Amino acid sequence: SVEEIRSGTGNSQYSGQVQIGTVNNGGVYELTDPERGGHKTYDLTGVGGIGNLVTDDDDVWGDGTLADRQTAAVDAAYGQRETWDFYKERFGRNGIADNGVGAFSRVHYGDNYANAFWDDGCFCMTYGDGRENAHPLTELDISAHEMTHGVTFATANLTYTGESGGLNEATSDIMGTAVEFFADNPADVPDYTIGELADVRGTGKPLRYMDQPSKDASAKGTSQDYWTPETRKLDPHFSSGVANHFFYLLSEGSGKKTINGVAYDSPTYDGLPVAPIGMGNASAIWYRALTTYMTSGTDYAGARTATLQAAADLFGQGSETYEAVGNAWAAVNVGA
Ligand code: ASN
Ligand code: ZN
Ligand code: CA
Repeated sequence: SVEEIRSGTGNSQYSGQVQIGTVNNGGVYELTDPERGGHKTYDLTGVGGIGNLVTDDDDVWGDGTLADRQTAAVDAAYGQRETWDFYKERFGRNGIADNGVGAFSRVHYGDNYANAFWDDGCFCMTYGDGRENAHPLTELDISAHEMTHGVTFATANLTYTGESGGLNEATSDIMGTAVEFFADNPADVPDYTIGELADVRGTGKPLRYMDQPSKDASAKGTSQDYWTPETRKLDPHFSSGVANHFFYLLSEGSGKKTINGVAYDSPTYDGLPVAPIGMGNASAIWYRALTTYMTSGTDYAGARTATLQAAADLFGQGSETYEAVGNAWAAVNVGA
């Protein structure tokens, strides 16, 4: 049979009604996105291996609640679509490995599993249903975070320990947030927190805060607002805080702000203000640094050099934007 390229209507849990790529394969609609490398979305429940490709009979998917098993698949497929489009439109990147080939997503993993993960081996991402199987980890900034682990693997390949591990994690939070801002989605209002909709810990709070990473303090540990010699000893989800803070400061500037109705207050190590260059510029600098200058062993000092080189390439050495990059690193105690 000849597959017909479709755009299905999805009722997601976190992002309202969305369009998702589908195909009509001989009268059965499949959650396969032919315009994004053939990315497929599977439901893992009750079966081994990669699970069952999600299918439907009328190309209207999910009902926005957990009562419909398709809903989590809609969020995952939508996250994949927005992340693919973000990398393509912003940076000309053609998929995770920049070869036009899609990955795949697996939803309904495990039991009460409050996490999601990317796996370089299967080139796929996997989502648990969260606490009480009621809070799937499929919100947009999380799916873009997981897909970005694949981009990092395919580019700088930052080693997942020490300072390079923190930079790997931060790259996923930075691009996850950039995708949230890129998506035209009134239901999931973009912000500088990570995982704010899935209530991953059951505290009603986000997992991470980019404006002031130390606000994520929990029994498991805490991120730092500023670099110290101890940063490299932290779990990557905490050593990421220094770079997340750099990115927030570079994008939005220091001090108190309200963005899309959310209040932020970003301090600086040196007490000096940082002037904002906007998230579009900041994410372009980070992407170029990641894909052109960072390597597996890049540490915070190396990330500073890499982003300054990227800023010089994109905006000119000594430009205001270039100077802002140096100031934002100084503001998180990463100096020359
Ligand atoms: N969600 C986590 C992450 O992508 C999973 C993990 O800790 N590996 O970082
Ligand atoms: Zn991660
Ligand atoms: Ca967010």
